[in-house]
Amino acid sequence: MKKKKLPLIVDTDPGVDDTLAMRILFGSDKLDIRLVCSVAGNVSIDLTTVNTLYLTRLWGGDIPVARGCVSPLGVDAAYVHGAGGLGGYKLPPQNRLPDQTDAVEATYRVLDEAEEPVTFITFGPMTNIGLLLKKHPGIENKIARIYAMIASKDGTGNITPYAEFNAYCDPPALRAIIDAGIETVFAPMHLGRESKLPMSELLARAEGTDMAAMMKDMFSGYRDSAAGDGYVAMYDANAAEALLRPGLYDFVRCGAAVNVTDKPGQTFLDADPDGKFFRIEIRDKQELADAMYEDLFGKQESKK
Ligand SMILES: [Ca+2]
Repeated sequence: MKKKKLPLIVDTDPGVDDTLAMRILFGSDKLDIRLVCSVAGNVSIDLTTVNTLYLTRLWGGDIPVARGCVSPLGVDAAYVHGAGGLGGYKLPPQNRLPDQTDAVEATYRVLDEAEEPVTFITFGPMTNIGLLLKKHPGIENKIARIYAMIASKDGTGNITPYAEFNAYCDPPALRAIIDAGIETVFAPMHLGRESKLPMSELLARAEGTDMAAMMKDMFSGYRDSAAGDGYVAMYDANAAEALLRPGLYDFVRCGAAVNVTDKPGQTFLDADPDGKFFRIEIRDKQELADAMYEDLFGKQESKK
C-alpha cells in the first residue's frame, strides 16, 4: 500500500539557505505541500514574497503561495543574503502575483478545511503563526507539529550576542507558539555551522543540473561570517532534513523559553525529559552532508 503523504504548510523568508531547504522539500515525494507562505526576515516582505513565488513555481508547480506579514522590527539580514535575498542571483522577470494576499487567513483556511492536523515547517521569524494564534484561538489543535529553524539552545546569538536572527525578529510570536504548547522540533542556530557545506563542492555537484547557474550566482553575493568564506551554513535545511530523514538526528526532549523584554529573542532549549518540545542534534556530520547532497541534486555516482 502506498504511504499517505504528510500534509504540510511551509513558511519561509528566502534567503539563500531557505532556497536550498525549499529545494530539498520540493524534491521529496513524501509531502503534500498545501500552502507556501512568505514572511519578512532575511529581506523585506516584498522581496521574500517575490522569491517565494519564484521558487515555488520553479519546483512546486501550482502549490498556492500567500503573502505573509511584515517585520515588526524592520530588521533584515541583507548583509548576508544580498540586497534581493538570493545572493547575486537576479530573478528572471515575473508577472505572477501571490494566490492569496493574507498568509494568516490562507493558513487558517487550510487548517480549517483539513481533515487531520497539519504539520508546519518554518524557515524564518514566527510572525505569521504568532498572528494566526492570536486571531484564531484554539487553532493550535489543528497543528500537528512545527519543524522550525529558530533559536539557540543556550542563550547565545548571531544577530546580537544573545539572540538568534529568526527569534530576534519577533520574540512575542515565538513565545505565543511556546505558550500554546504546540509540539515544536527546533533546529537551533549552532546546527547551521555544524552542517556547513563548501560552495565548491555544492557547485561541482550542481554541474549539469537545473541548479548550476542559479547556485553560482547565488553564492557570488552571499557571505555568512559564521560559516566562513567559501561555505554555506545550512541552517534551514536541517529543519527540512529533520522532517524527511529524522534518523540523521537525535531528538532531545527540551523545554523552551524566549526573552521578550530586556534581551529580546534570547532563547534557551534546556534538555528536560518532561519537556513539550524537541531540539535536534546532528548524529554524524558526513552522513548528513551526503543526505543533503543527494536531496539537492539526486543520487550521483561517487566521484573517483
Ligand atoms: Ca530563513
